[in-house]
Amino acid sequence: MATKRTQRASTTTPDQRGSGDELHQGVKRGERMTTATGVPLGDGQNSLKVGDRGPTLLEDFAFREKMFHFDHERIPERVVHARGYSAHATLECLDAIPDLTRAAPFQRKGQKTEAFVRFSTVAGNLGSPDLARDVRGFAVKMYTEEGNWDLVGNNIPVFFIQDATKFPDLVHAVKEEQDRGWPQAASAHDTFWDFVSLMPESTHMLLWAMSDRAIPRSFRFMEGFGVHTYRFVNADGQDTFVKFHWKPRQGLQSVVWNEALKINGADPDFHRRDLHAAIDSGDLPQWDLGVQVFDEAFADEFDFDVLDATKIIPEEVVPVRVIARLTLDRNVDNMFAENEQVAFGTHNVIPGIDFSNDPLLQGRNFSYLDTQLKRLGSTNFTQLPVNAPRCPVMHFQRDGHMQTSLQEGRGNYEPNSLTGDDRGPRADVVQGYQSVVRDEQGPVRRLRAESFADHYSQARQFFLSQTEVEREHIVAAFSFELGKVEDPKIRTRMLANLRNVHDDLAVGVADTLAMPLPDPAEAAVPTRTDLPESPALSILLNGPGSFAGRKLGVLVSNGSDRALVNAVTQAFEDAGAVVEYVAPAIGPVKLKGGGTITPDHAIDGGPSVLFDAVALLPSADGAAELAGRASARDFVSDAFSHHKLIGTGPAAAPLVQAARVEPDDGCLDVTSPDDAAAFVDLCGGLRFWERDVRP
Ligand code: HDE
Repeated sequence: MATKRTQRASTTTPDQRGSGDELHQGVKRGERMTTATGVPLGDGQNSLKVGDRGPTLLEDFAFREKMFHFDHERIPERVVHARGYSAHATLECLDAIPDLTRAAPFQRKGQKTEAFVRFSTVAGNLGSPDLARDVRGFAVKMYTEEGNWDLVGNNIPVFFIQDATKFPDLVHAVKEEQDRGWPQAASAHDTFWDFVSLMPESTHMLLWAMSDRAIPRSFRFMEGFGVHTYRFVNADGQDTFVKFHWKPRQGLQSVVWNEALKINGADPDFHRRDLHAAIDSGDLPQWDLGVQVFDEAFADEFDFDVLDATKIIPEEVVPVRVIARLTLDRNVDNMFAENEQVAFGTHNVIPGIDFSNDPLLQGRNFSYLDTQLKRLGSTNFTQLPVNAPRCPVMHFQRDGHMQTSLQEGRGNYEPNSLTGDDRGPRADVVQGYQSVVRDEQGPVRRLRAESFADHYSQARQFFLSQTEVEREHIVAAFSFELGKVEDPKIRTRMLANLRNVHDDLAVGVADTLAMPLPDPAEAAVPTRTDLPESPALSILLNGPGSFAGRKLGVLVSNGSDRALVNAVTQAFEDAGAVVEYVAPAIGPVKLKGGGTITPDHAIDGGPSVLFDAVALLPSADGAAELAGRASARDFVSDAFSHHKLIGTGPAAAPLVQAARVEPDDGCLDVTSPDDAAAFVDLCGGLRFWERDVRP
């Protein structure tokens, strides 16, 4: 029997943690049920009734308390980024940069900072599927020695709009339409495309959102970006501009759209399950934290405004310098207490980090604090364990709903001479947070700067920096989304905007939609055609080069060859991959050569979209039986049409034929244990893009 499997780490509930404590009359903590006020329950199964069959009495305080609490369990979900998943983490400094910033995590090589990370989709509600085409949130809270620093980023380095005042409009447009309540977690509808087609500044972001970046294979395989330009400030008060990048050490990887649609049905929790399983098994996901540092002189010379969040600074222009590493090392214990109650905010900065004038960032600094009050219901949400700073806290903020700290003494104002020594606690003018001193002046008015006017040049640069396969996917995604738009004038307007990006894109979409090509939209400034390609923008050029951290699905049946199944399993596990077995039924499978396997999935519940590659190792009888089942034929044909690498076992042929698949160079005969190594190597390529199937 193959060696494999990870053991779930045992979790301890707070009740169990104190289980050594003996309570009244020899009863141990956590052993018996109580009310919320600690009264031991005599019967937790039956409410208090008159006679055998009721009615129930109002006097039943235990029932009323339980129901009262249940009735109030829900809090408002986040207005955006409602669907998310979190993990605890550690940030380790790899390269100390006190010359650039006095930010606490970067003062000493090897220094560790506790962190908490939440990934999310943006548009869908709390229960929406993980593989919606959408931007992913990438929010990191760092509990530093000098307070909490939140880097609230996305997996895409630009945004749809340039000014925060447009955010409510953007979100209204992308969410389900108000007169009907759909679509859920999808931008493929009229209101979204109406809005963005009228807002050409969104074009660059649209290119990213229609690329495979918006359908990541795993949270583990995507980049994160702080998006805005921030400032680093050193101990002498000198500042520089900085942009933050999270680079996954696992390499980039996405799924294809047809696969995403099917994953949403097969496993709507695909991303959260993947993250949880990886951490649980000890395959801890890691990101390098990199910075692009530049000064005012660079900002003045650069082709675009560094305060414009619809623009990037290509890594080839300002290289990303790695300064730290983030390791996700512990799963959440309680989704509500941690994932739901965590409150991020761009305003949470620490000494050494400051804002730029990016108007989007400035607006965010208001919104995040404000929204937490609505969501968490009290100004005291910073006292919740997931939000509480790990360093000492001292202030004179008092009272409020759910105040949990016992604020002692008489002095609750600054200055006072009643707390501590005769000065009382004061702000620290030397070590405390000081905003960068800067001159700001100009007429007060509502204006979009001329330097923000170029909406198409970087969109074009992004398109041209993609491999051919990725460009095809972008064309297909625009076509899919616009194909769902009912009002033809919206589609035409969008096509007119795309003509300013690149005609391969506009013509490709127009052809797929069978629509005439409109004239290009009037652009504020002409599109630049001289921007060099940036290979850093492609996913396929930045893949892992190995199958580590990926998942192989092995189709087995009674009579599968034990030596072959074991060899394949071992080879993939040695390469750092996960192996799961799919069989005609969920009961144990008897192997030829002795032993059994307990499958992870029955074929009807284990489609190939759940795996990165598949091996077809059924016996001859098994293959004949599976060939007659639609789910097994789909297993093979989906893997093939999603460009997956396929290992074909000695008896797989009837199934492959029944699936109407013509094996190509992305299919490898795996007929003897000796073939396992070659199959792992082949799978390191992740997909066989040469296969000619339309996206
Ligand atoms: Fe957010 N955003 N956002 N956003 N955002 C929220 O705060 C907002 C923007 C991002 O896992 C909200 O706690 C405005 C850019 C993430 O808890 C809210 C603007 C970027 C998360 C809010 C933006 C983000 C949020 C909703 C335009 C990438 C999830 C719930 C000016 C750099 C955090 C909440 C989590 C959440 C406002 C644009 C990232 C309403 C006004 C750009 C990752 O405050």
